[in-house]
Amino acid sequence: MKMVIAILNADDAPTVVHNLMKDHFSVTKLATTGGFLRTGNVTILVGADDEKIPELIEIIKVNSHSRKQMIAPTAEPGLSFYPTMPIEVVVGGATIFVLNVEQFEKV
Ligand code: 2BA
Repeated sequence: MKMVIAILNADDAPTVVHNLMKDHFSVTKLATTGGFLRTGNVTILVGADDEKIPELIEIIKVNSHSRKQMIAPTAEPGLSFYPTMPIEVVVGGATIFVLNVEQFEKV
C-alpha cells in the first residue's frame, strides 16, 4: 500500500477530489499554505493499493494545470528575498509524493 500526498492549486482541487472519489479513492483534504508564495493551496492524502497508483496519478495529472503567477514587490517578512520588480513564477500542476505504508489499520 502507498500513501500519496499531493499539493494542488486550490482552483484545481475540487475537480481532482471529485474525480478521485468518483473512481472510489478515499481522500482527505487539508487546507495548506505554500511557504514561498504564502497563498493557500490544498494538500490531499490518499491511501491506495500499489496497483492503483498509476491511475491515481493520472487523475491528478489530467485535472491539474500549471499557471503563471506574479509576485508583487513586497517587504513581506518571511519571503527569503525581496523582489524590487514584479516577478513571474510558474506554479505546478501538482506536487506529488508517493510513500510506502508499513501498516494500515481502521480501529
Ligand atoms: P509555494 O511554496 O508557495 O511555491 C509556489 C511556486 O513558487 C512554486 O510552484 C515554484 O514555481 C515557485 N517557487 C517556490 N520556491 C521558490 C524559490 N525559492 N525561488 C523561486 N521560485 C520558487 P510549485 O513548485 O508548483 O509548488 C507549488 C506548491 O507545492 C508550493 O507552494 C509548496 O506549497 C508545494 N511544494 C512544492 N515543492 C515542495 C516540496 N519539495 N516539499 C514540500 N512542498 C512543496
